[in-house]
Amino acid sequence: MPEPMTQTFPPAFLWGAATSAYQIEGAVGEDGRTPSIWDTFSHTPGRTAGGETGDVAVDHYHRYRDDVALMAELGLTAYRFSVSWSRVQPTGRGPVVQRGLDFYRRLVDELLEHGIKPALTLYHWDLPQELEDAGGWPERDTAFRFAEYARLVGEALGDRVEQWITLNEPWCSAFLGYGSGVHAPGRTDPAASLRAAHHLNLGHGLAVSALRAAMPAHNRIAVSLNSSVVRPLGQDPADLAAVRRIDDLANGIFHGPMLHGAYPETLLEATRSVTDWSHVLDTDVRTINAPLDALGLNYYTPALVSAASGEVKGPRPDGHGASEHSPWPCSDDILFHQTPGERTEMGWTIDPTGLYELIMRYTREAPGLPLYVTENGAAYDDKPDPDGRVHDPERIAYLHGHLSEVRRAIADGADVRGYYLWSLMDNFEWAYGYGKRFGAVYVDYATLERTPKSSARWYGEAARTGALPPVPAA
Ligand code: GBH
Repeated sequence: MPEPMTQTFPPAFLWGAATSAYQIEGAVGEDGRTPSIWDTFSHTPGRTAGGETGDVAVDHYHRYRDDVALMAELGLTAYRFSVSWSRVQPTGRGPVVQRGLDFYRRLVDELLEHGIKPALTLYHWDLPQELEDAGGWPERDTAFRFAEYARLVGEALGDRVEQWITLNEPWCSAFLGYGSGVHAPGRTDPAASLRAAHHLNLGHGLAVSALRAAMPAHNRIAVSLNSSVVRPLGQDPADLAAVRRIDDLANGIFHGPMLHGAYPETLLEATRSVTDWSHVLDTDVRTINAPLDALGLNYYTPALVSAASGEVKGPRPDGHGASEHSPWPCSDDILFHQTPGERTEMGWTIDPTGLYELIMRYTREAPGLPLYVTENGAAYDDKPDPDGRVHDPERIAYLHGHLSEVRRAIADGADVRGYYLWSLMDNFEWAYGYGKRFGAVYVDYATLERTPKSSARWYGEAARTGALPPVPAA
């Protein structure tokens, strides 16, 4: 247990919470919004637990004022949300719909009035369905459509939002959406997933330039990667090679072109049986390498891998539900193992040191680039007590453990400027539906009433004091 004194954070450190549009807004048919791939997917039988959808979600579209007031009451200083593309630009092309855009303007103004810094994510997995019908992310044109959408939102909100994030976890969009198919649009084509990854990268690079041209120069532009910590089961060369391959497919495929201006050679070689990479044009990597102002890291749990060495493969404990299709192209010779230790309700092992490792890695790989933890959190089976209160000591312990590692990284020289807890409130957990609760605020899905859990109070105190309060005895 670290000394209490070491638990003080820099005065300007942002204490935030994060959400995403489809997971909280509801109001899917209002004010001109059209379906995204997640509307289509969740309405397709068998795709989500219990056939649950984001049709109503937690009705944030109508309750945003109360939600912002609650954030302020808790003491949060920052809020990361995403814009629903098909609310702002219903077909993914052409002019904006003012009513859709106005929702985000009102939300941002409300945040600013309460002294909460908005961080706007342009894309959290909800591609307009019309663009998927035209081929989706495996198609090059989607990257240009994304940059155009970025410009429109940048022009409209660049005067009041300083923190911009292009993509959330492009790995999930590419490899869960087009590889394993457990996310929308539910395709299972390894070649398409690699093309999607490149066009997400290209869309990111084009969007950075479009935003720069559309917004005041002092705004900051970042991307949020679900940057995996990949560890070897053993130390023999085959296990280390497995780490290298998965690290390339999880991390290098994005930060290679974004931060270093090149795809890793080892990635290109490892995937030749699936693609010749001829969809990458000569100038693309330079476009993707557009300078960033910050990097967002999303962290939940590390991965543990080994070479298969002829063993019979079982189901992969990769936390993404049952799919015979791997999200990892060209990696059938690699096994995924459960990291030992306590797990959350998702089955994800709790390992705060992974967050430290990740921060220190990017501190070395991207020197001078400010870092934000743009997501970190845990699902637990929270239930109100008879008195209506919700006690979640496990979540407090999780947050305390991870924030302590953030603090340790800062002490060791990392430039971490803020932390966004996932999530502000319970919400639609994608393929898992409403069964998994990540919120610091409890939502009663019958009434949509919000009740801060004890973790929300604990985190609010951290935000107000700039130091981690003690963890209550269980
Ligand atoms: C995030 O996704 C999302 O941004 C957010 O919308 C979501 O609600 C939240 O987290 C909780 O799920 O086991 O090898 O696949 C997280 C997706 C989950 C992808 C953990 C990587 C671990 C590596 N990530 N997963 S592996």
